[in-house]
Amino acid sequence: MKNFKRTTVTSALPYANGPVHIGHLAGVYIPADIYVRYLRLKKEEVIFIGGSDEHGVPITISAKKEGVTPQDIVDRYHKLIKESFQEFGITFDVYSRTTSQTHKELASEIFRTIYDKGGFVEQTSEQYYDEEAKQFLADRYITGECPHCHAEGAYGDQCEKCGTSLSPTDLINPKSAISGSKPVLKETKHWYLPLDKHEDWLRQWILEEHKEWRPNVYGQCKSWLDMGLQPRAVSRDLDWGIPVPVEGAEGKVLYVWFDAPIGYISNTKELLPDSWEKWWKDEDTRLIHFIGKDNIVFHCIVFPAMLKAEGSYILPDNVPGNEFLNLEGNKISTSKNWAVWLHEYLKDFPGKQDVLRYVLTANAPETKDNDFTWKDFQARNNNELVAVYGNFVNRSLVLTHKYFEGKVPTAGELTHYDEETLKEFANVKTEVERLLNAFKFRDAQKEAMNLARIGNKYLADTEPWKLAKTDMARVATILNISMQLVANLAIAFEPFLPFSSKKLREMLNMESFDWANLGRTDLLAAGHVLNAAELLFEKIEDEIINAQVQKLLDTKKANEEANYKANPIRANVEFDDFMKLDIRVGTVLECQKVPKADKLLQFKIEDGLETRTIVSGIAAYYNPEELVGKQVCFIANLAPRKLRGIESQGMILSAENNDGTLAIITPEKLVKPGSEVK
Ligand code: B3M
Ligand code: ZN
Repeated sequence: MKNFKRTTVTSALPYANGPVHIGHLAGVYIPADIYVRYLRLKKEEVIFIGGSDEHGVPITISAKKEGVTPQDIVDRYHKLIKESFQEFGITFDVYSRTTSQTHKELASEIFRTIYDKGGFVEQTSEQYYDEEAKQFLADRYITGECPHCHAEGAYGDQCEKCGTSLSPTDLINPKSAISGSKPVLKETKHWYLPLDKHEDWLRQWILEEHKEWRPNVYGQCKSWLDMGLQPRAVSRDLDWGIPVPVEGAEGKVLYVWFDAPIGYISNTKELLPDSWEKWWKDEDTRLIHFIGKDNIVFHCIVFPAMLKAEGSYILPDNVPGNEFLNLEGNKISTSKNWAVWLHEYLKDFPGKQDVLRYVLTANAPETKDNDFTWKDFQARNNNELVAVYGNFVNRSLVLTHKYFEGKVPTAGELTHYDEETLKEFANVKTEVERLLNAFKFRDAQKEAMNLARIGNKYLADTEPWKLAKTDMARVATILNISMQLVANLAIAFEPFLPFSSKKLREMLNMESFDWANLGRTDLLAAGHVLNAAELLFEKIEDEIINAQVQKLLDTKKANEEANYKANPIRANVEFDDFMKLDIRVGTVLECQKVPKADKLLQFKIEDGLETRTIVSGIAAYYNPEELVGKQVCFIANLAPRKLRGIESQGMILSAENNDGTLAIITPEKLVKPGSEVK
């Protein structure tokens, strides 16, 4: 492994289009902050870059909805997001925004350099144009009928009903979401980053030279590379963004994913106008991007290709990308208000930032999606933070105050058991370091918590309060050791639970605070004066948790009602019309995923007469294996249609929950394949 001189740490720039929630914190900001705090404690040279992503179409849509300007929207949320991060102790060295002047200049400059080197290709294509509103339409601004499932209201980039990705010209009866008029196709010129030309070195760099990247990150890159890269447009016809800095580009701005990652660099430049380059252009600097899984391709493929095309920048050494955090079993959703918002948590749980930090790290979605539940939050607080960490610290301090007037006593001769306990502590430093260096924050925190467990066990086994009547020398030794362990905990937990570590450090009256000291058993000299003991954590009662659960239940209920209103019972049909549908029961003989289509499963169904192929959009809810042998209901006389090149001969019936999840309809008793459903 290369020896770097310094580390540049970035964390994804959240869209300033809404507040931030626990999913953001768990996926990106807490792990990044833990890592940076750890490096700082080790006295390494590190910089931590954050900021808001303030361009892009969704922000213009929000502005339009509210009847305000995009600038109003980003001003509001930039402020709110920045404050939330500050409150949670995310210690950015700079938190700026992509509407800053420095950023506009640097993004233009980088575009211009690549342009001058011939690093883009220009291409003219036909795109939808709204003649009433006199503007080109972003994909999201066009709606129409889905060519696959025929649902209304599909977007120009995707049908949310069946999940198929679309391009705007696929839509049947397209409509402009701005004026409602029928858009026309009109020629427009754009600049493309020819990713296909970068494929060879990207393959070598990622697949050969970065095998150590997390399996989810490496795997996603590999599948992109294996599919073959295509040129990507880096400009848009839009009036919100950074103007494309070349002649003849009026009305065009840089694509948000072109300018946003440059924001990392411009924010560094804003902070350090004279020395920013060493953080971005020196081969001795290690660059680490913390992101969520939906950002992997941009950070591992697109941004590196941009930097390479520009020519003077370093590339990331690692990209720790996390999976998603769910909330009480459901996907976090901003539009459905299914989230724990940070600014609300801070109001409901004042002073309890570390509790959330702890729980989110303990459940970090490092290798797979994970679930946040309020019950688990309460249990981890009460059974781990209070009962293990807080309890050990409190007992050690209170006993030292009681028997030694708050001065660390002198240790006498150590027993075999004392030595064993201390030895366990000595190992922890290496172990926590190994895990942190590998970006395994969850396990690292667990290891730190183990220290507290060891401490608790030590007190429970030695019972100094019983010895106080007979053997004060022994009590002195035990409490000296306990206090050394407590001091170690304050250091070990600093990256994870900084507020508690600060509090603990004050109680311990501890000045030097250095990662290098971790594992030492002489952190507090005999005679060192301690401050009064306070509780580090407090129990969270059921009623507090129930109130949070109730809040979510209320949200669910409101969503259900809205859903029901949006989805009323349709007009009556005649019996004869109903009888035109031929619904049958079939047995699933085979079931497999459709390649390159995340949502689709391909079935072979025994229908009583023969076997037929049906393609169904339920891959997100079932593993193919679990459906083989099951009976399903399907429409047998639906005109066949092609989905991803496969002819689907019918449609499998399923019930749709209001959160969009699907459950297949199956007869309550086994019946003969081909049985009619009436
Ligand atoms: N704003 C997407 C997101 O929040 C985007 C990240 C930009 S990082 C340069 O998921
Ligand atoms: Zn569809």
